[in-house]
Amino acid sequence: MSFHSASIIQYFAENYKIVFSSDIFGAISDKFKLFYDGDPEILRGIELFHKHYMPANFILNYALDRILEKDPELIAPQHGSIIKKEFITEVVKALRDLDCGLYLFEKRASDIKILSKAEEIFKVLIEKALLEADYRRILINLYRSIKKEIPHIKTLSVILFPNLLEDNYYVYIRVTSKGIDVQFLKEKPSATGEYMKLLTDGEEAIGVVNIMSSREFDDDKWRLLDLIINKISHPLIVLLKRELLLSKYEKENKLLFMKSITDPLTGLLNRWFLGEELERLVSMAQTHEMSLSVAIMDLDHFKKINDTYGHLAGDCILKEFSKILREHAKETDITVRYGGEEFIWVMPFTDIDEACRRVNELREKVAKGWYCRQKLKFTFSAGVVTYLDGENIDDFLSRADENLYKAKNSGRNKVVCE
Ligand code: GH3
Ligand code: MG
Ligand code: MG
Repeated sequence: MSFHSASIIQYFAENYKIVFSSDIFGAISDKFKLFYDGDPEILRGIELFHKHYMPANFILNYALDRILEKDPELIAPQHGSIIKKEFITEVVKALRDLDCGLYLFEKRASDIKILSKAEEIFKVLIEKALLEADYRRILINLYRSIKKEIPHIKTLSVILFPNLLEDNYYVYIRVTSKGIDVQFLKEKPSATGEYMKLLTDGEEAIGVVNIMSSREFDDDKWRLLDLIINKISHPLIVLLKRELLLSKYEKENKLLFMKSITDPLTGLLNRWFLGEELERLVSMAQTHEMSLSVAIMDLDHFKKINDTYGHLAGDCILKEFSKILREHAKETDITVRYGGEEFIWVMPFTDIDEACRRVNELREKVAKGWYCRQKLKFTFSAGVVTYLDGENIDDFLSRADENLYKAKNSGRNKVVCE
């Protein structure tokens, strides 16, 4: 009887239920056993072999399915232990979800153990990156994974060039066993270390990865490092760019928001902000029986200051008044430039007597001083009220305005309270 190799396999599969599986089910291992007996070291060897030589997981699964269709009693690979029926399920299970094709991605490093280690570190990093929003923690994890393999590394640093974030600073991230430090620098930080790798996007250099160690790396360690850094640099850059841009936009948004609620001349809050805040405070006053007072203050004869000393002197007085007002206000108070030379001072947790006392203190302080290069004097008048239960905001402020009107009519430099 003569057979082609394909029909030999067919013959044994049909008559003895033995599958000669060639490379599939092979192993890379220092140990050898003719029959697989569940030894974890051999199983790791089988996994390693397939990670290395199978180009893709779906191809491996296709081959496994074809073999299992034969319902074999024995699987006899060309480069590994023979697998009896009772162990087949266990080995197939280990192979089903394997990351294959390592050899394809890295043509330069052919040491399968190093490749596999790099793959492991990469996998952990990517899993962490999906779970963690904070790039700092991701880099700390990377540092720890590398340090586990190469204990004598000291510092992992990443420098990102200005072109990556389309900005004018360098981002300098340094990870050590003590933690992580991120700096934004105008000048390029100097990068030295036992391992250095330029990060590129196409032709463009966008950063440097730099690893400092207490001693030189041997060849294997250097290759492992290089593999890890090559593998992670692209996802790392995407991640860092995303995170850094996000925090930049958050900062810009905050700045824009602050701008939108601040009066540019005096730095006090503006009328728009007052509207939003008063609603919140009034509802707090209603539900928690918190006393809430306001003072409306208007500078006296301000037109005359402008007419006599000029508009710039007027502006200067407005700024000086705002500064003193801010100094008198508590942290929980809100100080607002309401319009031209009119201001509102909101005092939560403050009853009418306390509010009246505080505004009078401010009035006396202002009246005593000399302002704007010690040449000028000015005063203000104020109306003070405390919120009455059930009152709407317009009525609340109108009462303060009426008191201000009374203060003006009774000779100015006065505070009228309820
Ligand atoms: P009263 O004591 O009755 O309040 O008199 P007054 O002169 O302060 O009041 P009036 O409303 O007649 O004048 C307010 C002036 O404030 C007129 C306006 O030109 C000036 N003013 C408003 N905003 C600014 C500003 O931003 N800078 C300067 N320099 N002047 C301003
Ligand atoms: Mg005025
Ligand atoms: Mg006025």
